[in-house]
Amino acid sequence: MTIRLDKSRELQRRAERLLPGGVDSPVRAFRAVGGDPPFVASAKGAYLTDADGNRYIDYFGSWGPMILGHCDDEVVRAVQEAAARGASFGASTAAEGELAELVVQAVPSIEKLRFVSSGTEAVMSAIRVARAFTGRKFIVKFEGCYHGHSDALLVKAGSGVATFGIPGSAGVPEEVVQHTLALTFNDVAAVEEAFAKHRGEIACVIVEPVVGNAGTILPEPGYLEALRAITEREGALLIFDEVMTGFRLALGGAQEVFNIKPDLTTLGKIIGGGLPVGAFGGRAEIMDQLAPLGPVYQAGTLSGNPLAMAAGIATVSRLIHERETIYPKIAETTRQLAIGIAQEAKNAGIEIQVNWIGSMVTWFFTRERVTDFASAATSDTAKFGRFHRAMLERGVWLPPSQFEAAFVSAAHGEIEVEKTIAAAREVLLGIRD
Ligand code: KE4
Repeated sequence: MTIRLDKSRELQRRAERLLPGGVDSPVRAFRAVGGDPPFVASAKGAYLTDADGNRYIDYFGSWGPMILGHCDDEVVRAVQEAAARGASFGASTAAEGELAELVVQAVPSIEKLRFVSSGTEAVMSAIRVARAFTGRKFIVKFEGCYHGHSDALLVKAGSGVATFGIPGSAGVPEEVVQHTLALTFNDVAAVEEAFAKHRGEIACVIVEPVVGNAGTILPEPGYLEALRAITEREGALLIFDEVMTGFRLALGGAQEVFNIKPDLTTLGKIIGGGLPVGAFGGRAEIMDQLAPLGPVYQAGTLSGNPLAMAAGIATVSRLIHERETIYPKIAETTRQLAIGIAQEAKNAGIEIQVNWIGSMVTWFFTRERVTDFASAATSDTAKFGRFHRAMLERGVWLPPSQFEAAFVSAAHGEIEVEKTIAAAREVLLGIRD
């Protein structure tokens, strides 16, 4: 079964002339799964339509923002009305305070926050303010967690905790990552060792409380509590990077689900309703370090952009007002998909580990339980690639990498679940060894 992608291929060739790889973000190039990526022409609800008119059930939702589904009427109207008043002023507007109040209402650990234009910016800024507040240089992150592409966070995991960060990208000098320690997720001893080795030197621990960027990996029981206790004891800040999990796992994100109060939180994706927004926030005494109040410089031409604020206000308002229905619905839809596809794999004799929580799910093509990046990396990525391509040809567009989370929106329902599981049944029988 092959879908016609003539128009997409023509657009790909045109894009490749001027955009490296034909994309503005690498994962879109389908290098991890092979084949040519469809070019999206439009979207509505749970569906994408590509340039050739092929229709797909969308399971990456712009990598998280589209929790209400695409082209939600209220969000579209809010953006249209804001656009008619002016796209950007470089001056303060009421919308920034309005969205800030909604975010603080949903995430009580945030006493003050600042809007930026991406998750990368939010994390970069949070790290800077954490270093200023503590007067310390070192930061701890975890292998498999992605926090955007700012230099200090592009590190490969060193072997052992004493290893200073090793650049994870060309163009990142060793000096920039020498104070970044990359440890194994779900390993409390490694965190204790790092603090013993660098006592009084670690400004913060930043973590995806539920990892989405290695595929979905849940914290082991007690792990997040241990991170909170160790950072408290050591005078370091705990930063929850909830760019993906924020407003996704619950209205209050992972910190609501696991009942942990971080010192700082980074947000993005959903709070922009599909337009470019990031945010970082937390204890007021930390955030007041920021210019113009304090000594930490941070700025942005389009920070708090009126159109993005309008999309965020419409999205977050709906999540607040309908939290009793939306979150249980998307969690149940996800549960049915997670278990349904795992069962089809079992029936086809294919080893799959499925990790899911709320409306995030990943089917790892491995027999190992996936609790960190190393176990995720045992997955058969070639088999995942065959699975992805065959599902795409049946109108199901999964994230084009084994190491990404799939997302379910409020627009996904029984029909999409049945279609997806039926497609998976056919595909898994077809790719078994
Ligand atoms: P952005 O700069 O892409 O808005 O956000 C960076 C970021 C920060 N923190 C977390 C937990 C994130 O998941 C992200 C971005 N997520 C990826 C998806 N794996 C964005 C997709 C892409 O890079 O194209």
